[in-house]
Amino acid sequence: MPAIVIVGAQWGDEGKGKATDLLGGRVDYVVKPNGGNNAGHTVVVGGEKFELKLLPAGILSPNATSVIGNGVVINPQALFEEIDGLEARGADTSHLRISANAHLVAPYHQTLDQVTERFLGKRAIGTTGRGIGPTYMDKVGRLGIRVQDVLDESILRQKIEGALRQKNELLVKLYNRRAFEVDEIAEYFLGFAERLAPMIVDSTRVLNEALDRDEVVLMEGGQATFLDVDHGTYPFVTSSNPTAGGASVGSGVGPTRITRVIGIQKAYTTRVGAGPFPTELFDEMGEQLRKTGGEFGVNTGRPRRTGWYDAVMARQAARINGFTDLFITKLDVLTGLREIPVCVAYEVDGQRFDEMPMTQSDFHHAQPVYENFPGWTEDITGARTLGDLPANARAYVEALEKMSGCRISAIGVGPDRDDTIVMR
Ligand code: 2SA
Ligand code: GDP
Ligand code: MG
Repeated sequence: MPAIVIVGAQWGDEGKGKATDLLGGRVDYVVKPNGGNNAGHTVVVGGEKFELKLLPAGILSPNATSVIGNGVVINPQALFEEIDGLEARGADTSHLRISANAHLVAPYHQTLDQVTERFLGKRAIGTTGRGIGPTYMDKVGRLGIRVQDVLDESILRQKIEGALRQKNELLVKLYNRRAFEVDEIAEYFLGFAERLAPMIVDSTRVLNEALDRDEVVLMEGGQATFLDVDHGTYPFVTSSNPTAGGASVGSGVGPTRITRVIGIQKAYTTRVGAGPFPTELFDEMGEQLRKTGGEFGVNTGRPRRTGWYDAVMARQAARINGFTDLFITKLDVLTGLREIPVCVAYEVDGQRFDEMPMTQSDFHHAQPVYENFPGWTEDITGARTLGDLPANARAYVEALEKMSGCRISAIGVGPDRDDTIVMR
């Protein structure tokens, strides 16, 4: 049986949480392969809203086991706050498992994230300030603290000592902040050891054995394709690989076991944080999309930047991830517009680009070339089949399918789990 990957096809907040939750009933394991508590996934069940940050959205599917994979960076305080918050609302989180190899976010990582952003000034990335970048830097720099380290106090202390030698130098000399003590960090992490211990597993083995038993494993990427540190709009990206290949690395499920890669894409585009955004709207229309779509960060509450659907980016995302399917979300947000522009190409200094320009400078200067589609006024939130959509809404979705080069298998027509047209 298959491993399925869910990937954000734009700059995040496409509705991956809802998509995971929708598929969650049919899967045995839901895995988060990358990111940390910078993510924010909203799931609405029967009108009740759940906002998940570090936990996989699949945590709300009672029959699936949730796994935080090796590719994730975990802030243990945020983890237990989220678990306790969900338990208080009646959710069962006892099926959560955590990879022994996932990395831990330390308080100094958060401080470093925030001071680095300040230091960058006008060149700031607009991070979530959760310490994600500095934790991944330590992972790659081999100075990281892993979940399994809380099980061995002497190793934990050695690692913290090694890390702090470098961090304190930076914090004190470059950023004029206080130094952290080995004891304070060790005590902080050891304070979570007892609660963490029973959840820690060799997640790679757990997931591969599940696949051997013909069970279904769903991997739920955090962030999105254009926030990928390799394939995104670098340097305005997150520090992990939210693309489909990253799901394989971040879970230990080999690429040949992945049979379905589902791209989640809004019927328009949003972005949080800094960086280029060719179809961005700065007028009333942008404000309307933000308001109607409720486009505010789940984690930080920041207003999201809004713009039209970008078919050039859609094709690039389909290519990088090898999408087998697309879920188009928030089609209902476009209801009532007379015309809906879609970016079909870019123009840079008089030159037309039908595909993503190779360089960052060209992308920063890309002017969208639009094709306009007629809108619809009928309320579509009750639509459950393609035939229930007004002709213009159907034509719009069909045009997106053609332009992105990828079959559409579901369409979101409202925030609730049930507000969805599922085609396959
Ligand atoms: P970071 O904190 O190092 O990962 O920030 C680097 C960039 O990645 C962007 N990023 C995100 N973009 C959209 N949604 C994200 N999650 C939250 C949400 C965001 C929020 O679901 O609403 O609440 O603000 C997310 N996480 C990281 C970030 O904006 C930077 O551009
Ligand atoms: P994620 O990060 O990709 O999981 O997405 P977020 O949860 O951060 O943001 C998506 C927002 O859109 C959430 O508020 C969802 O409840 C909402 N949403 C998802 N699908 C739909 C849809 O089809 N229509 C509408 N109106 N809202 C949706
Ligand atoms: Mg989100």
